[in-house]
Amino acid sequence: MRDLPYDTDDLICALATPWSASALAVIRTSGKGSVEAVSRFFSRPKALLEATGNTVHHGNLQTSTGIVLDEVVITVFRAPASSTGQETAEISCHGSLPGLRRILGTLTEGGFRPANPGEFTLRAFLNGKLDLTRAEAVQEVVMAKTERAQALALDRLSGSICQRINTAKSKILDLVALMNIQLDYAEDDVATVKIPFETLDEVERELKVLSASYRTGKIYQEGVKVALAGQTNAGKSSLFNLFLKEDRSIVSDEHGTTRDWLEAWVSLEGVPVRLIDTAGLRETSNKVEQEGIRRSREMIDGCDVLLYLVDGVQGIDKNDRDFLVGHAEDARLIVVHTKADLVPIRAAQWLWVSATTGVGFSQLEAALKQKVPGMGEGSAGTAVIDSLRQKQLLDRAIGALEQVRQGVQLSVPLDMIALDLKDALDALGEITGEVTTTDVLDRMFSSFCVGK
Ligand SMILES: Nc1nc2c(ncn2[C@@H]2O[C@H](COP(=O)(O)OP(=O)(O)O)[C@@H](O)[C@H]2O)c(=O)[nH]1
Ligand SMILES: [Mg+2]
Repeated sequence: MRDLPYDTDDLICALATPWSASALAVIRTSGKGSVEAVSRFFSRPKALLEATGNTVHHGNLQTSTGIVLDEVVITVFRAPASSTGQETAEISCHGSLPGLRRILGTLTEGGFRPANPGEFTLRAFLNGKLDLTRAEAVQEVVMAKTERAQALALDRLSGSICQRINTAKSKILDLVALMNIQLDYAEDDVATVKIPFETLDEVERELKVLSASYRTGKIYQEGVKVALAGQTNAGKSSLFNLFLKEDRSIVSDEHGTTRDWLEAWVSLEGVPVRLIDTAGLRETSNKVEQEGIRRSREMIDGCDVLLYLVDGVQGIDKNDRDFLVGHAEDARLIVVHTKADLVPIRAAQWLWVSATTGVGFSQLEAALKQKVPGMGEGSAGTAVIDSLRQKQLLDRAIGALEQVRQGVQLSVPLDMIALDLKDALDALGEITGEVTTTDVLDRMFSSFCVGK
């Protein structure tokens, strides 16, 4: 157990499933004596008290005065073989909101306190069940927006990042050992440091690959914001619906139908894309539409990729030209000519798409992918980091190793070089949580869901 000021033995409980009516719900508890505390509200207390770990018990949950609250199934885990490392009774009950409130209320009367966000995972970390990269992955798995993002997070949960960090650490430790031997002899001899540069290179290269993977990780985590812009009737809402494969946005030949922006998440080869349909850009005296256009412009300014749609039947007119000239230097811009099905002869320099027939859609997807560096990278099995905290620490370790290299080349005193090696080790230790502070933990776990 780490030496940190957390009360990890008191009894906590929380709903681990969403606060909404559902067939079933799960209430987690954890803490020394939790099984005993739950047994006081169970119709078969003896069964729970005598239960060995990893066993399931059916019965009623009831108040201390014997009023039945729900028919439940309770899974008992005994320390240390549970996810938190502590004794745990997990209650599967019916997902009725009033019922859940009564059960949680009863547990609170029985000595449990509501868990803080991420408190179960914090306990797992403090009890040595998870390192910090895996603790972070717990939340990343829960929040993943696409199947690919979930697979990558699952990979981290299984310890892929932690393993790599530990491999790098052991190589640096070898270097430290070598340095120490040389330090011991340094007084008798003139200090010329011999450090195997190959090992240094190897470790640096591995850490750099991990650090660079953050770009991909961030895309999977946050998604890419893609805005559809263009004049009224250019076909934005139709293309929006084609991306979604459903009729979400109202399509009409009446100008100015979409007066506000709409958004939806779609998956583009596993990358979460936040797609935004905007109000058509035009001069209008309608106050509501003006406000919609103002908001749409904000979305256009803040997006990662800007799809500007030109009505393919009409071609580029003066308004389109003004917009395109204004965005001539905008690297986010992709110009799309729409309604390809209505245009038999199509100028080859443009990207043509038909929302009606789907013609050109795969070319549009390819163009989108090109605009987003890191998109399409990262398959299950490649370690991809998703945490800015981890990236910053990796960069600190890389910087320290760089110092080591320069130090050796400039014949800096051995103990200075040893300090840089130690700094690299400390940075890597912080990634996995071997070295940590309450500050870091509080910040990390406060962003978790309650019940995790
Ligand atoms: N034939 C054809 N008509 C389209 C296509 N895309 C949009 N339209 C029509 O163009 C009109 C305007 O489309 P809409 O998506 O509402 O445009 P928005 O104002 O830019 O959102 C509607 O009548 C659509 O049916 C297309 O690819 N082919
Ligand atoms: Mg529209």
